[in-house]
Amino acid sequence: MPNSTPSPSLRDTEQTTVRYYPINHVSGKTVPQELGLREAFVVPSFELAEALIAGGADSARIAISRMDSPEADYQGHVQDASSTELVPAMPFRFERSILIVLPTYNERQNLEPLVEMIGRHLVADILIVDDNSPDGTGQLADQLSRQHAHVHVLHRARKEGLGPAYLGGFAWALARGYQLIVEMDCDFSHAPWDLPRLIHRSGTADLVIGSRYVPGGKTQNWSNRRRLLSQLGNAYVRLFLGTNIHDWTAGFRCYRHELLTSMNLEKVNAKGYVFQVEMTWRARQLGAKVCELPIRFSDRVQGQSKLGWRSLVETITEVPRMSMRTIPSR
Ligand SMILES: Nc1nc2c(ncn2[C@@H]2O[C@H](COP(=O)(O)OP(=O)(O)OP(=O)(O)O)[C@@H](O)[C@H]2O)c(=O)[nH]1
Ligand SMILES: [Mg+2]
Repeated sequence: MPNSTPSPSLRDTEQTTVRYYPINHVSGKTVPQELGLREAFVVPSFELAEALIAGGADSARIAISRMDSPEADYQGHVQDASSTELVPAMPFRFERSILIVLPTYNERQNLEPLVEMIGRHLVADILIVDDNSPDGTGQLADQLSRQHAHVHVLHRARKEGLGPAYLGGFAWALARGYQLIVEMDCDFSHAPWDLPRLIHRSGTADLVIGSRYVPGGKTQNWSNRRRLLSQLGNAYVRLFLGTNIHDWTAGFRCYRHELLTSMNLEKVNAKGYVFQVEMTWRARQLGAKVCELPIRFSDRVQGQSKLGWRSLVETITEVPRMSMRTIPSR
């Protein structure tokens, strides 16, 4: 049964005092103030959090209280003395069953801390899809899966790219009936504290895309070259496939089960990063409701990028082809 197990308990660490600013409404013109590392907003709803973030507030500094009237002495989030991260005292729990698919290739340094941090923010099962990483990520994944009942592993024989790894993960998820299926990089580029927002928004959208390029979205620590490459890539895709999606290549997403089952996944061709574009394009061709939610994207600190020339060439050639095709509905 998906999500039947509790997520890992909070670590026993010394906690720091956070000063909260209760916010009960956001006027159209409010520009949120800059907050210090020990300061945060507390809001009573996801909707209010979204209004703050769209206006420029940092999603890491917003506590969603899950109560009607947030008080100044709010205690529902905590912050470890040694870290800058605000975390809910109890991870968010949603009614629908959730599987987070983490594709890994040589992510040994990132995997365990990410699994732990996800567990502090959200009750969800995790599937690690490892392509026989030479650095032993697969063995570490097995160890984590023995320690935590909510962690599962799919081993694949060799590295075939992001597309086949995700498709393997989706088939695993659909066979087990998960209602929401999340994609997330295993390198801390996608923030675990943004997960509950993504899940909440999927209540009204078939596909929620964590977007860097809508108001409130941002990229952090990226080199100018890497930022330019991403922006050019998105501009290229928008030219062929439409401007109403701002971040076609984003890899932080939440799909509803029903959308994935209607998508003819066996027909998806993409191997590299154009996989994200093809999935978005297919969803739109099927008339799915696609929504972009602003997120913060940060460059990886540990490990190496797998973005290569082959993947770029695939994007350049496949996108124009997609623009000339339509998908027959089932
Ligand atoms: N299983 C599997 N995972 C992969 C493969 N290629 C990349 N990944 C994983 O997919 C995620 C995204 O890959 P990254 O190398 O971070 O690529 P990126 O985020 O687009 O690029 P950077 O911004 O440079 O980090 C990471 O968790 C990788 O470990 C693959 O062929 N197989
Ligand atoms: Mg990355």
